[in-house]
Amino acid sequence: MENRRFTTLIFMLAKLHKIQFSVRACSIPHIKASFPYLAPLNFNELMWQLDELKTFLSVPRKILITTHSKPDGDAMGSSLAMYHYLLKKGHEPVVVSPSDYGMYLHWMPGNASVLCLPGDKEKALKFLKEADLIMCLDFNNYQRTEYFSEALRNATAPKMMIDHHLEPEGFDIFRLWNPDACATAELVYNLIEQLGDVNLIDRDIATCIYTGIITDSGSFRYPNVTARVHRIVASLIDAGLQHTEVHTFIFDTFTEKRLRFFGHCIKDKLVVLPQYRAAYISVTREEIKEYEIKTGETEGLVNYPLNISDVVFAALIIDREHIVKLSLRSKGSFPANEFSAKYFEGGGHLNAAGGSYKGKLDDAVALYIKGLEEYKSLLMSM
Ligand SMILES: [Mn+2]
Repeated sequence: MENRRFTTLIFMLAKLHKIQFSVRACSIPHIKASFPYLAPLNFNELMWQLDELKTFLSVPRKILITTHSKPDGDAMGSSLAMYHYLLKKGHEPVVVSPSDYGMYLHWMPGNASVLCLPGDKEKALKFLKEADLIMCLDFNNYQRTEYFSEALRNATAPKMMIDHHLEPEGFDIFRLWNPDACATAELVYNLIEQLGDVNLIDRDIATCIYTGIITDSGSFRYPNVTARVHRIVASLIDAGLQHTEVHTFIFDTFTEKRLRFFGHCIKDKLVVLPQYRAAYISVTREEIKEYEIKTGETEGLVNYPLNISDVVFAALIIDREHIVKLSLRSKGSFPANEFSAKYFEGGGHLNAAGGSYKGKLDDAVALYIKGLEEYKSLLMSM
């Protein structure tokens, strides 16, 4: 009854503010300050609420945790934070990564237990079959799991999704989704808090959550970093987090070759286009080979052009084996995600997006410049 009254109140308020969302979307009476979102539009009545999740987790469960292909710091950070938490709660969790990931993340607590495709595919598929629940972290679209997507799509266990990317595909039965969150790891903290288990956060969980937050927020610089994020981090330090150590592990792990590759890209490959307030760096397959650049080792390179005061939009365009991959970064309100969706079949966040191009590297660069021309007035108004 209480819930229904709350629901009615929310709906009336929404009407007053001309917010359009379905009646079903209102069945979210457990929202508290730490869930600073209303509800996604496609919330449906079959969905679990927090109480149902709590009940489900009240007995030991086999839980498969997975994330997007080529996982970054937030993908691995949120997944391993969840892994350590579930382990502590007496469950049997396994983290499955759909692909390999950067060496700069291999120091993380729990890394040795991660099943990594393609090598561990058999083990991963076996666990997927047995799993009582599948947790999908830092992605909301099967496509993002590449070589794991088909198995995941066909899996019969209920799926829950914890994520902060736009436009969820809608495969989940429990959803913790907030596109304003600075990292999925922030949402993992929120969930642990909502489950009443903040006191269980130990050094390992804190380390993993912190890794997700700093890598996805540009070390606290992006606009989606709120006072609450800093309060979360304060509580992580109370729980034993050694933040300096984490920064060293993540950011000071370059090989000499990788650093020289960055130098080469900045000195010889950076193209600045002042007429668009934009820049780009394009990288050939030969350069990747010459400098022995491995998965995750181009991470961070795309940010350098934005150090130029007049540059508001930058791209890193890399010729990979079968496809050209793009990383896009912007300052202020220039929509990197919209740009990526329009020209490079991609998406992401306002200031950080990814995309791809099927074709030649030079043609991808030409398309990027064509896009800049079309966005010229917006770029110049930034
Ligand atoms: Mn993320």
